[in-house]
Amino acid sequence: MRGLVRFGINNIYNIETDEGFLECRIKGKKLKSDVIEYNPLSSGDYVEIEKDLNHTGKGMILSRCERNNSFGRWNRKRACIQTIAANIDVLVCILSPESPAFRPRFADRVLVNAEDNIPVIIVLNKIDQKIDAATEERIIDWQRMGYEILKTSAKNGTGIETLKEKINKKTAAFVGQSGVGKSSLLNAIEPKLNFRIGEVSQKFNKGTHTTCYSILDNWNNGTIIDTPGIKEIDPVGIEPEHLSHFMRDFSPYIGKCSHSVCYHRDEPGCAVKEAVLKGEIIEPRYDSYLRILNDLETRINYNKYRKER
Ligand SMILES: Nc1nc2c(ncn2[C@@H]2O[C@H](COP(=O)(O)OP(=O)(O)O)[C@@H](O)[C@H]2O)c(=O)[nH]1
Ligand SMILES: [Mg+2]
Ligand SMILES: [Zn+2]
Repeated sequence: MRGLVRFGINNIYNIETDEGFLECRIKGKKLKSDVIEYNPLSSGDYVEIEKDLNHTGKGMILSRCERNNSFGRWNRKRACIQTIAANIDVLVCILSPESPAFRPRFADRVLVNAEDNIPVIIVLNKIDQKIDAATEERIIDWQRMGYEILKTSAKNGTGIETLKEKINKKTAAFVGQSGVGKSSLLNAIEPKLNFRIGEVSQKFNKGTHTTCYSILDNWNNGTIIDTPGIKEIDPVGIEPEHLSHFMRDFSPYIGKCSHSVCYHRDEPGCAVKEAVLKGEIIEPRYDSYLRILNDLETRINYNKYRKER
């Protein structure tokens, strides 16, 4: 029987099936996988399960079905991939203009990470707060690249109907730093949703350290995956020399540099750098690029060091 992973805590997974929710463990403790992962299953994963005939409401997970896509990050502490949500139709990246401070580099990292397989909507929540010129510049720049931007206020209701339309009949994963208004938006979309997600978090958050997991829940018009308030998104699965392919505004200049392999740093005849100087690529985007590039390179060196040790 097939099931959908709603959430998993301490190796016990809550699975949605045609016959209701089942509490499942992985049969044999481990799933077959080629890569080392922080979590073998994530919210949104489909799994093959067998019911436990002796215990109602329980079952065993036999395998993970192939993913259409997944959104994850590099977990620095454990040095492995951490999947945040799987099989997503749309990724909703929430930012706020003032409190907490606008973090465009967070969004740039989300965009890089989702670029090849997941559509993203950038939601600027709390638009009842002051929006400064630098924030507007970034918003306009993302729009220019073709990203969808939505301005909302969970406080006064602005943009909520539009947001609902955008995620209608879809599986939408919500990402954002804590404090940007994720819970408030969920509550504005469907009060029951926020209540249920809050209840699950509370129930399992009693431990000494805060657990980090996503939760999938259905509402009248679709499915939402609420993700933990993540501070940093470290892109995964990208070679440093390919990073520029994941920066949409860089694409007109790719392949036009003097060096065939160009990292777009200080290489002479770099078309990307030239575009930055001409203002065709804005400085803050180039800055985001350099920071992500550094992170990816540091990680390679680190992995190499670990291998050699
Ligand atoms: N001014 C304003 N405050 C908001 C808005 N949305 C949420 N907040 C407030 O921001 C704080 C954090 O909201 P919350 O939904 O808990 O954020 P989360 O940590 O992302 O889930 C709370 O005090 C909310 O009342 C908004 O649109 N405008
Ligand atoms: Mg919250
Ligand atoms: Zn270059």
